[in-house]
Amino acid sequence: MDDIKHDTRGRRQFLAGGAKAAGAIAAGSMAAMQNASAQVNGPEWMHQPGSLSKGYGQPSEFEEKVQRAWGTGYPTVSPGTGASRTPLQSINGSITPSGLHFERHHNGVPKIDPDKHELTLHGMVNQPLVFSVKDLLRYPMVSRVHFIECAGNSGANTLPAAPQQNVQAIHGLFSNTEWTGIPLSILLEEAGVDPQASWLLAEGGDAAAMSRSFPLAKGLGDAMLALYQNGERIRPEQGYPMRLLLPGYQGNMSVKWLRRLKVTNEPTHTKDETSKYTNLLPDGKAHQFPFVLGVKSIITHPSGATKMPGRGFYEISGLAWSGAGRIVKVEVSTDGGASWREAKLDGQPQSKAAVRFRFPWDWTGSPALLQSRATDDEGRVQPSRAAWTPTYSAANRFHNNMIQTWAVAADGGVNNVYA
Ligand SMILES: Nc1nc2c(c(=O)[nH]1)N[C@H]1C(S)=C(S)[C@@H](COP(=O)(O)O)O[C@H]1N2
Ligand SMILES: [Mo]
Repeated sequence: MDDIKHDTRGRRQFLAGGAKAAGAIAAGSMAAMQNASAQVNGPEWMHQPGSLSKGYGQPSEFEEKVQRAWGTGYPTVSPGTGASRTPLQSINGSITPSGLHFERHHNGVPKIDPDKHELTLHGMVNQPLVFSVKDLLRYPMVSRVHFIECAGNSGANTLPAAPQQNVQAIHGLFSNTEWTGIPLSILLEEAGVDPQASWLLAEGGDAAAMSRSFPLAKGLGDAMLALYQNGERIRPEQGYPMRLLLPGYQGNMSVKWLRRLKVTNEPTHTKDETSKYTNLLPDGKAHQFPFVLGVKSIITHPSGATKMPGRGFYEISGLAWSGAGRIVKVEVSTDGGASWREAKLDGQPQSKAAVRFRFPWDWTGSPALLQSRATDDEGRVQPSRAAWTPTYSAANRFHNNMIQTWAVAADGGVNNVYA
């Protein structure tokens, strides 16, 4: 209590002194003087105590417009089916807040009671195992930052004409968070995998029973049974009480609400991996199991469907990632790829995780074409539109990692263009 009294007295003395000084400087203008004394006395919220703490915090009410957005193109044939996208234009840094992580549900978000949920590990194992959530919470865990990207992310930019949309609508099926969970290898070792086994099947506990096959090597590698996200238990939309996390693989394979893992010696060819998530090739054949996502970057600031207020300084910034490893370089072009300069990477890039890049830019007011190009530690370089397009059928919408262009017009308007 004493400390608080002292502080208050000190503050009053400071304010009185400050008011005198500011008054002297502003002398001669009544309005300026009133303004100055309002400045010194502080805004209204300094004249009453603030609100009490809340059990669980929310963003400022002035940030209410920062929301996930439902994309178009999802007929509501089955309720809860669709995707909502991360507002990449409104956030900064590299971590996506949990409440803004994009969502893709094939049949809605199940409400799972963790006391009733079980994970079964069976198939080609010495000892089939059934784990309760309570059992799993006692295992040793690891925390790592990883992105999840839907195979359909940026699919709009494979359409014949460039959609006039913002970065959220075009690229928002992408988020990057910290995951904490059990290395899958620990559970597989406990069950004892048959030496003849080579694949795994993962099944979700949603009404879609979404299921995918993945190589056993991935399961024994960096695969994780994730229980926490950004420090708290995984949210229902992201797979509560647990999800499979296959870092760097197409998002679909990170099966949410995981209820079953089966060890096999071949892929199961589930409906989810035969009807979708393949790449259609120019000759009409489909490339199945294109697991590892390409090296990619997108500029989020400035970005599509916004207006730059005028010439002068801008920080061009965005996110870069690779499904194969670590980002080592991001280059930025302001002239549509004629010349490139290296951007600064925020912090130490991690494997299969997004890194924020930043590039200072003085906009002269002339039209400009903004592009970014990422390189990973496997030597993969993000392809141009001209290089990417002939690799696939014109009807293919998946796995678009090509360099993307924002056109800045003389009036400051920013739009998605093909270049
Ligand atoms: N059980 C289950 N797992 C699922 C899905 C689903 O609908 N059901 N959607 C998949 C798809 S297509 C993607 S892109 C990612 C999205 O993860 P997120 O919703 O946490 O962003 O989850 C995958 N895992
Ligand atoms: Mo997806």
